[in-house]
Amino acid sequence: MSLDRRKFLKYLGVAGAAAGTSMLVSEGIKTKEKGAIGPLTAEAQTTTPQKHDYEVKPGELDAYYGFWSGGHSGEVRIIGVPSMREIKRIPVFNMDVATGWGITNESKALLKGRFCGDTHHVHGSYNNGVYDGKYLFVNDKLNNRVARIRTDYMETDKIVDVPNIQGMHGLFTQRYPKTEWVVCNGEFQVPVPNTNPSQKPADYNGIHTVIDAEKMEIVCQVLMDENMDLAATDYGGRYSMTTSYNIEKGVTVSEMLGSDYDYMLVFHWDRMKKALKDGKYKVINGVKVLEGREGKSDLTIRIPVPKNPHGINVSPDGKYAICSGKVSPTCSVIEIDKIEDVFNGKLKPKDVIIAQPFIGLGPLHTTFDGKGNAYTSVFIDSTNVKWNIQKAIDNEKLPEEKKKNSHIIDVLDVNYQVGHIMATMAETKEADGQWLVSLNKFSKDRFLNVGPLKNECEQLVDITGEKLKLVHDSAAYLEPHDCIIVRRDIIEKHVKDRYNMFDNPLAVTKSGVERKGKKVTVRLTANAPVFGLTEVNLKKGEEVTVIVTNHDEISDLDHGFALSNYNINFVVAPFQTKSVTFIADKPGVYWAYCTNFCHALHLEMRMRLIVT
Ligand code: CUK
Ligand code: CUA
Ligand code: CA
Repeated sequence: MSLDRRKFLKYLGVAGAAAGTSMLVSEGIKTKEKGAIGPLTAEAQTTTPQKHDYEVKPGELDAYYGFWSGGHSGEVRIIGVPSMREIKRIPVFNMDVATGWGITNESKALLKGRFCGDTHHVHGSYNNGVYDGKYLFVNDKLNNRVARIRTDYMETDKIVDVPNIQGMHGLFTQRYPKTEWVVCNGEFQVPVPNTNPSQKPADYNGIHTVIDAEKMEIVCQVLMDENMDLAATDYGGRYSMTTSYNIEKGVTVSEMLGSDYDYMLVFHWDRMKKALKDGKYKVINGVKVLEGREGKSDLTIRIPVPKNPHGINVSPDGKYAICSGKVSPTCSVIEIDKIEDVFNGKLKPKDVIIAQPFIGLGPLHTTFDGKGNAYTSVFIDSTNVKWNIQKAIDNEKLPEEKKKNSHIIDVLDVNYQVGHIMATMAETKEADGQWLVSLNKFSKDRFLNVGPLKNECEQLVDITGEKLKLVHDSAAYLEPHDCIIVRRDIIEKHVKDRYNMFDNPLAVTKSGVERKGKKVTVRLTANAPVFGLTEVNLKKGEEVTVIVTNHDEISDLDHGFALSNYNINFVVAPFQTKSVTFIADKPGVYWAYCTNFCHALHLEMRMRLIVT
C-alpha cells in the first residue's frame, strides 16, 4: 500500500488534480474479492490536451498509444507518441525470455513449437469507424497466422493458423458497424491445396481470408488467381479491398512486372455471406473456400491500376480508397460509393478511379489528417508528400499541361527508404491531424554507427501546420513495418494493473506438492520476498509441472521464476498465474529464484529443487 500511496502523491504533484483523481481511482481502490480493478472513471477518460510539444517531460504521459508491428522480430511494440519512447514489447509470435513467452505452458500452447514470426500490420477493433480499444490484431507473414492481443492485459490471447495461403501480408479489421471480421491476404500464390506440388505457376492461387474476430476462427476464404498485398476495409461494412501486384502469376521479378497494369480487388461482403448461406463453397483443409476468380464469381471486382501497386488506405470520411502506385509515380483515388455500380454492371471498373495525381518516385502508403489532406510515403525519393485530395480530383478535369501538381502542398525529406507512414487516429473517422510517424527502412547517417547491421529510423513529424515539420528521430529495433496511433483515452480505460486471479483455473491459493505416478505438480505462491515453499524433493525422470501465482496486488510488483540450468525463466505480474512442465532429468541441487527485482530481499527470494 505504501508504494501505491507514494505513486499517487507523485502523480498528483506533477500532473495536477485531474490526473491525480484518476490515479486515486486506479491505485487506491481495490476490489479485494475480484483482485482486479475496474475501468477508470469517466474523468480519467478525457483526452490529454494537445500541447504541441513533442517533449513529454518527466512525470507526464504521452497523448497517444502507438502500436507498432515489429517485423521479423515477431512482436508488437507500444510506443508513446509524441515522445517516441518504447514503453513495452508484447511478445506475439516470438520467444521472449524476459517474460517467459515461449517457455511457459500457456505460451507454448499458443505458439505450438514455432518461436518466430514476421508481424506486418497491426490494426485495432472498431465500433462505428473508431477504435473501441479492446483488441489488436496482427499477421504473421512467416508462418501464416493471425494473433489477437487483448488490451486489458496487453498480451496475446489467441492465435489462429490460416491454411491454403503463403506470405500472409495485408490485414485489416472491419470498421462498421463493429469488428466482427478480420481480413488477411495471401501474397504468394501457391497450389490450393498445397499437397501435390505443381511446377506450373498457372496452377497457383491467391486467397483472401476472413476471420471471426471474437471466436478467432476462419469464417471463409475466397479463391483468386491474383496475389494480394495490402488490405483495407471501407467505413460502411460493405467491402474489403486489396492491391494485387502479380496478376501475371509470375514467379520472377520480371514476370511480375510483365503486365502494364495490375488490380485493386474488391470483395463484396453481403454476397460472400449469401454464398456461404447458400452452401456455394468447397471445403479445403477444413475451411470453406468461396469462388472469387474472374469470370466465375460475382463476389469480386477488379479495378485496373498502374502496374505493381502497393498500399491501400481509406480516407477518414470513408469516401476514397487511395491506392499507391509503387512502380508508378502516382496514387489512384477510387470513389468508394461508385463501387456498388461496378458490381451491378452499371459502371466499368475503371470508372471508379476519379483521380490519378502525381506523387513522386515510389509511392507506398498513404495516411490522413482528417482535414482533406493525404500524406504519402515515397520510397525512392525518401519523402513524405502532403497533398490535397479534393484538389487532385479537381485537377483531374484539367488538361495535362494545366495540372501543374497544384495538389501537392509540401514535400518533406525523410531519412532513406520510407515504408509505412501513419498519422494520429488516421485509420478512423476521428483522424485528428496532430502527428505523423515516418517509418524509414534505413537509419544510416542518423545515429552512432553500430556496425553493418543497423537499426531503423523512425521520424516524428508535426502535421498541425501547412508545412510538415520534422521534430524527432528515434532508432527502432529491427524491423518495424507499420503502426497505428490511438488516442490515449480509448485504450487507457481498458488497461488493468493486475490480473483477475480466478479467471485462471490454475491459480494457486495454497502452495504444495502433489504426486500422481511419475507426474509431480508443484504449486507456488509468490509473495515478496518468498515463494510458498522452500524446497521440493524430486526423483530423476519425474515430469514436473510448476505453477506460480503472484499474490502481490501492488501495481507493477512482478516476480520471476527461473530454474538454474533447466532453461526455465518467466515472469508473473500481479495476480497472474503461469505454469511450466519439464522433466527433472539432472540429479543435484538446483536453485529456483526470482528474476524480477521485487523487494529489498529479492536476492533471498529463492528455493531449492533437489533431484535425487
Ligand atoms: S508492407 Cu509489409 S513488406 Cu506493410 Cu509496405 Cu513493406
Ligand atoms: Cu520476487 Cu524478486
Ligand atoms: Ca504486375
